Amino acid sequence: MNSLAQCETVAVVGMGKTGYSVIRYLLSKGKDIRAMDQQNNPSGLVQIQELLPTDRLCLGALNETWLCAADLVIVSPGVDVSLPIFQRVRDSGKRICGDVELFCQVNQVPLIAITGSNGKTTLTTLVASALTKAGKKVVAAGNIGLPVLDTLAQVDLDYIVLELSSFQLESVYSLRAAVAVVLNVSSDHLDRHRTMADYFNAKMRIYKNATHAVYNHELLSEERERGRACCTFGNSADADFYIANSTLMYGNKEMGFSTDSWALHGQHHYQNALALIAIIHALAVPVLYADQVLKSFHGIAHRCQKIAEFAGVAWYNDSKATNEGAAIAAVNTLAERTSGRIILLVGGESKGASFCELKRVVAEKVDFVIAFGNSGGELYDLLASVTSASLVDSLSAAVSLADALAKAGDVVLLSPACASFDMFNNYKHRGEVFTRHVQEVSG
Ligand code: UMA
Ligand code: ADP
Repeated sequence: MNSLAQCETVAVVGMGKTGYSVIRYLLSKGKDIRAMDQQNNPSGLVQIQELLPTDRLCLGALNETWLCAADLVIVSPGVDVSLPIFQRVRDSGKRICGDVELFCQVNQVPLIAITGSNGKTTLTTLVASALTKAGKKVVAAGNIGLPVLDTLAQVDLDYIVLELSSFQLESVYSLRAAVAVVLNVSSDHLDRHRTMADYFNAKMRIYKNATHAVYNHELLSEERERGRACCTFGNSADADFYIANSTLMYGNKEMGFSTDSWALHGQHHYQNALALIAIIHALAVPVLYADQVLKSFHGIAHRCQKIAEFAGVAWYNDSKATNEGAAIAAVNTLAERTSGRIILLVGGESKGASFCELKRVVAEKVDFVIAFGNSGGELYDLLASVTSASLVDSLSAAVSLADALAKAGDVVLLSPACASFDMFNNYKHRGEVFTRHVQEVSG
């Protein structure tokens, strides 16, 4: 892809967090900018209005004239570049890319690039913490919330830990990670990617030109043969890093670290821990620092967190489980660690998921499903055939019903397997509303 230096006029699509950071960067490079957003009042509007005159902004629609006249089009991750309007822009010979591409064209700091369907934010946080413990200067950026171009102002960084979504990977061409990992892949964002193959291929772009590839053995064992520095993590001794009898193993050697001393237990927590260790090892940083972090890491809010225990019932908030893979991980992990029943609260915006895998796990491990939200009816119809289930019309009704059903020893789990936008501002809002209702029923 040609560099920004060759472009004079740039069209920016999306005026949220990413758009705002892109506009500031382009202004610092003296570019002639037009910005647009399909919403009338996008989240970055007020800040962007301080940077650009009104006649450079188009609200409520995409401006095809501006798009086709620009030398370069920069899209925010939420923008679907397969839409016909962008095809016409490409046909007119214009280039389209994302903010991560602009960043990669100038960035000099070694990148640790992380993607996956679930656990990206958790792994990004773990890697940044372990490297900080090891005395490195690092920043975590990307999908985790800090737009990548905003890191360019930081000096003396040893590493940038980059959380990348499939959307961001779709629109990057110049990524050259020091270490790259696809943590896992399960069905998500099929409303945007349309097929699993497209979604998977978007994720795999992270490995292009990476110096060191870290592979999930269960997902990508054959990639190991491709002739570059790599290591694998997984569930069995076929992987480089794995756990046997609560001991961390590298090949057939014990590494001297016990999972018993880690704060979180369960299959998906171990997947994140092993990926962390593989990354730290790839960077030739002592694994001791990863072990230290894992000893005190209790997870991040809204990600399978116990929020209350009363009358012998444990309540978990896993509002960030916005796809079936995350909900399955939560059910599996809690089923391993509880002898009581599991009452699962699911529902929201399905994003085109079929929930077949979830159905299989619910049949085996969930005692009662309470469905709510836009896809509540669909989930109820699917899951009532394999376990006891109810359909309710709000999250508060779901909590009241769960409270009435639960007995000492049971677990109530909000792990919706869906996005939150049908009823809430975002997953945090959904998790906070859930927590409030749980506090209410606890008296
Ligand atoms: N917009 C249009 N037309 C479109 C699509 C979007 O005009 O077709 C406009 C929207 O009206 C909105 C603006 O674009 O005003 C928002 O752009 P955006 O959705 O790309 O959001 P940003 O605020 O720029 O935040 C993005 C990421 N959002 C998405 O990928 C949806 C943030 O990830 C990320 O933290 C941020 O850049 C910084 O890199 C959030 C996310 O939900 C957390 N990610 C998805 C996920 O984790 O599942 C991928
Ligand atoms: P992401 O950034 O990919 O959305 P998060 O770390 O925010 O990932 O976690 C999102 C959801 O995925 C939460 O429900 C969390 O409990 C679950 N999760 C975390 N790690 C994993 C994993 N390795 N496999 C499956 N689910 C996971």
